[in-house]
This record gives sequence, structure tokens and C-alpha cells, in this order.
Amino acid sequence: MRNDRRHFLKLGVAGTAALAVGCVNAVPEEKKILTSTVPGAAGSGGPIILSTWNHGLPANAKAWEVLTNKGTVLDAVEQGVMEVESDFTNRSVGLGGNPDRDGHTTLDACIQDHDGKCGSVAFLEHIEHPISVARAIMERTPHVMLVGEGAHRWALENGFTEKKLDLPEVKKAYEEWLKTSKYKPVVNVENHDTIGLIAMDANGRMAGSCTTSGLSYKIQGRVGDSPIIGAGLFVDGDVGAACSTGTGELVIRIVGSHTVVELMRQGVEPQEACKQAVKRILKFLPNPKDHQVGFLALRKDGAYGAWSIQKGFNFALRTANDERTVDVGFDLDQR
Ligand code: SD4
Repeated sequence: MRNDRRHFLKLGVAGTAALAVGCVNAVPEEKKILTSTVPGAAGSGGPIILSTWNHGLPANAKAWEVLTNKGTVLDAVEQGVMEVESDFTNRSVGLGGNPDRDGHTTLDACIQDHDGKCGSVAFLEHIEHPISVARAIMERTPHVMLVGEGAHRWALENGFTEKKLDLPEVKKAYEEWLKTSKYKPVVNVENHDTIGLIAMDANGRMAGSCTTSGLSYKIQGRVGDSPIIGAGLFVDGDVGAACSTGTGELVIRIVGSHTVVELMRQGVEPQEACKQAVKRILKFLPNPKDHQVGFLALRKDGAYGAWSIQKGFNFALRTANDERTVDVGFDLDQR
């Protein structure tokens, strides 16, 4: 897998320049990303897969494999993020995630299809693939969201099995944290690595998924934006899809992903839609340097964009001709 970011960026500038349908915003070169369409994708704009952060590369690779082996786009978004849920070195997704302040790793996830059908699970423990539980809730119950003990019981009754991990590194870091018990999210480091993945197949069908262990050392029972449809993820096949990462409390306040999709519905370009959503957050945020939020958007014609509060957010892109990460533009300069 190619994952050298500088290499990708070089490719990115050359590649996307040729494809650009318009470069929005007069920002310095290093803060700029292009809104582009996908080569050879006239009409539907797909297949295309976008996902948050570097761990989006293996997730996209899996999702691509599913799509190119006749899987549905829903299968692709589920199986893509399952790769990351099963990476137990990841401290903010899946069972390898850092615990809450009481020592429990609790998981949140959601999934949504082209037609807006959705499923969600939150505050779930000891299940390796919360994204699959979310999908099963969508497909096998009359509900959208199950949480905590009820969700756990339902999952076990419906074919999921328990997995209990005891990872020494996680335990050690938790014990270290207990010495001060100070809750302070570290921007872009250990607690902003949720994976959100949005995709479109060759027929223009879209879907999205989002999965996280949430903020490290959170209060027990805390749930962020990631399993909240409209906040951490929103898909409307008539318009496009969006997902978010970062401080969930801020995203929930503006129903972030829904906001991005609605802005695209009104004709705003994907990157600009993400930027306007970030702007809404910045308006009420007294201490923006302490927070990161990033939005990622895909329009139904294959145009895409992203924006974040500050430097450090990137996303992974996969199309027939392109596999790379893209550094995202931002509002606050932290250099
Ligand atoms: C949350 N948005 O729970 C998530 C945080 C995140 O890795 O991005 N975590 O608020």
C-alpha cells in the first residue's frame, strides 16, 4: 500500500489540477485542497471512496475490493471500516480503543444507505464490530438506534459474539492517566481518529459508515457525534454524503454532517459546504485551539471536499485511478 504522505500530496496536486472543476477559496497553497471530479466517471461519478485519516487507506482498500467484487456499496462501507475496528493498535476505533474514565472501552457506530435507511449503536462493549451491529439493527429491527446493555443483549441474541481484550499498552496508559485523572483531549493525537467512510458505486448508489471508541477517558455513558445520524454521518442519495471527526459535542450542536449535505443540496460546493459547517462551530467556540473537527463530503456527481478547524486532518481517497491521502484545509493556523 502506498502511504507516504508527501508522495501522495505531490501526486495529488498534479492529479487533481488536471481534474479540477474549480478551486475554491483564495487560501495559501498549503491550506488549499481542490474540489475535483473523478476521472472516467462521467455520469455517476463513481466508484469513489473517501474516509477520514490515514487509517482510511486500508479501509478504502477493503471497500474497493468489495465494490469491485460485485458487493453492494452498503457492504463496502461496512467492511471497509471493519478493517479498522479489527486493528487493535488503534486507540480510538474498536476494542483497542482507550477506555472511559472508569476503565471501560465503549463503542459507537452508525451506517446509512442511499435511501436514508440507517442503523446505529452506542455505548456498546465487548463486540468487535459495532458497525455490523448498527447494520443489523437497521436491517432486522423496526428501530434506528440501540444503546448500552440493551444493544449488547440484542447483539448476542442476534449472532454476535463477545470478545474481551486485555491490552497491556491500553491498561498502562489508563493507569498513567489515573494518576492525574485530568480530562483534556489532545488535538489530532489520541482522540480524533474516528473513521467515517462515504462511498459511491459505479451506478451512483451511495452509503456511509462511522465507527469510534469516542474520546479517551470520557465520563462513563458519554456518546459523541459518531453514532448520531445527521451529526457524525449523513447520506441522502439525491444529494450526497458527509461525515465528521473530532470533538463530537461540537458537531452535534450544529448537526454537522446533515448541515454539510443540506448546503450541498442548495448548490454549495462540497469543500465550501464543509467550510461553512466549520465556521458555524467556530462562531460559538471560545477556545478553538483546543479542538479539532473535520468534515468530509461527497456529492452525487463524484465531486468531493473537506475542511477542518485546524491543521492535521487528512482523508484517504480511492478511485479507479487514485489511491492516496489528502491534507485538508483549515481555519486556524497552528504552526
Ligand atoms: C466523538 N467524534 O466521539 C468522536 C471523536 C473522535 O476518535 O473523532 N474520536 O466525539
